[in-house]
Amino acid sequence: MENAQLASLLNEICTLMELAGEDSFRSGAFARAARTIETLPDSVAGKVEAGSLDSVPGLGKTLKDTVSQLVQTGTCKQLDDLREKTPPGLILMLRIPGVGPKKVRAMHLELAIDTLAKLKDACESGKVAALKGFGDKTQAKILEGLAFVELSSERVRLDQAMAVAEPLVAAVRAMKGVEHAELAGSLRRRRETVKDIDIVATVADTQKATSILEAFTKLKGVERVVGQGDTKASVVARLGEGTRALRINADLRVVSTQAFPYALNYFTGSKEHNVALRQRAQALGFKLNEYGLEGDAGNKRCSDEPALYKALGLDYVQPELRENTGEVQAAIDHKLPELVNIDQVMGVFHNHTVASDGANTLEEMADAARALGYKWLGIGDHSQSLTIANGLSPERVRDQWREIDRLNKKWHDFRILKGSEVDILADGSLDFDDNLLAGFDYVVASVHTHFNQPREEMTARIVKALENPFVTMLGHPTGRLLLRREAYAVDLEAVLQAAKKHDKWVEINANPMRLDLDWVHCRRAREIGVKLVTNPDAHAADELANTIYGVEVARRGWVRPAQLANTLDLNGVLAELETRRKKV
Ligand code: DGT
Ligand code: CA
Ligand code: ZN
Repeated sequence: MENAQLASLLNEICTLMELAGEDSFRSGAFARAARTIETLPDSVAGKVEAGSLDSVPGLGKTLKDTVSQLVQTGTCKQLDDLREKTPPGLILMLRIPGVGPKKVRAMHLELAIDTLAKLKDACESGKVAALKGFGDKTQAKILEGLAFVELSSERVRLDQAMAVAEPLVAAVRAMKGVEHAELAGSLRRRRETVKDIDIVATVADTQKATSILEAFTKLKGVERVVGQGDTKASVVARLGEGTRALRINADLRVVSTQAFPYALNYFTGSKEHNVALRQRAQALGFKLNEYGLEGDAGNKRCSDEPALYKALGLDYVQPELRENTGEVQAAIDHKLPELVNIDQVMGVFHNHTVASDGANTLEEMADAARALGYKWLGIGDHSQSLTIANGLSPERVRDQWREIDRLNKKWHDFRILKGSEVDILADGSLDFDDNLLAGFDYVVASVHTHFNQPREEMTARIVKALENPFVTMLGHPTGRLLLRREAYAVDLEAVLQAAKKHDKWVEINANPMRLDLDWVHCRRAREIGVKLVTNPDAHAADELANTIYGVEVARRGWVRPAQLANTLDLNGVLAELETRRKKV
């Protein structure tokens, strides 16, 4: 069982306990454990097997038993009992903005509401408003939120949310009276999926807030207003049309210019990072919240976020690092890494052309790469056995090499590199023989078939491929598709160790549907000393720009420029590949 899956089961236990009205301190322990496990690079399932669960911090005896049971059987007695007694409708009700376990429980106990349909009826007949602690306003909000829940999925991919959020932020920024407008929340931290869009804006004159919030609710792309107050508006925004349209909640908060750094910091989160920052403030004798930083000697005035961190005696923490995984201590100790950025990317290795399943020719891909400022472009079309993707035969590979040689005469400051995305066959052998492999500048080895192998078999298969001297890097190491397909079962720790041993690079596939390797394991790769590389896996010229998403994953994984092979310039990459070839 993967850590992410285990964490989601623990979160489910927490939610179901809350719905059952159990003590929030007890239920919270499960959510805290989930959070710990989610950010842990080692496989907790592996630890259960090895009897070393004690090395996971913060697990009491009960939780250790629960985790062992979940890993071994996929469930546990407590979870079974809770699922048995909780109507599924209650869980759906939790997705309504502003409705938490307490409210759901009250509606269930008092009005026997256990489906969205019953909830709608009860709201329409005014019964919900009559409940203690609810009222007309809450009832109206629930009705509006219900429509949203019926339309939306739970989380949205980063790229999709960005496509909705960026025009909204730009529009708010352009409004009269607005001084700053920035993305906050998980979107600013560039998590791979997000629940909603958080925007923070400032006005010099807070009297103007109302009109700005009003204008926000009328922006293009806003489909419905969920709520509007003095400082905040919540809307449902839409991307695309018809049945494939995507809907996502978007909140705008308007604060005074003076409160901007505090509000931006607070709403950027993560919640866990905020808690750690507040503790730091307390230890220094300050009180930090979304409005300011107060001390006995009065308020500290910080003009921006870097000043706020400085006032707390911290180096500036980039938003991508704010997950409370050691960044606050590192900021105290001046040990935060210099993070890689997109401008340092000189080229990418794994891209497809019309020769296999891409949409553009070699030349079109090269032109697009040059337009992005790249100094080199690697082509890695599919290998022969992947017939559904029109994999290349050895003969067609040689044709492509001739075409690349011809094109490369055109430029002196840019090169196309000859690569291949070679299939790792079921037994770990490669889809081309060594003779042909020797002719490429580099080789990306990837798994595209037999996803259902047992964990040991898949791990051995990938490790065997990494032992092949011609392999340069491992493509999309787990095969996951975000919100669509789970990773195949594989021991990533063993894969990373093999990559280290054989001096192979591991890909951060930058396709926003994959983002594979994930940020947690990038961090682990960094500890082990494994070099990484990000590739857009572009199947069309305009997909080369997806590289930014891979860079964001690397940043979240604390990756420095020198750890990412893409930062090599043209001479650097040619020299590096030449050195590797000589070692074979
Ligand atoms: P998401 O939306 O699930 O992808 O993740 P976030 O981090 O955007 O979470 P969200 O939208 O619920 O809240 C935005 C930020 O507001 C969050 O990152 C930190 C802050 N925040 C929200 N609730 C709390 C809280 O209870 N305590 C603290 N300290 N901060 C909070
Ligand atoms: Ca959010
Ligand atoms: Zn692939």
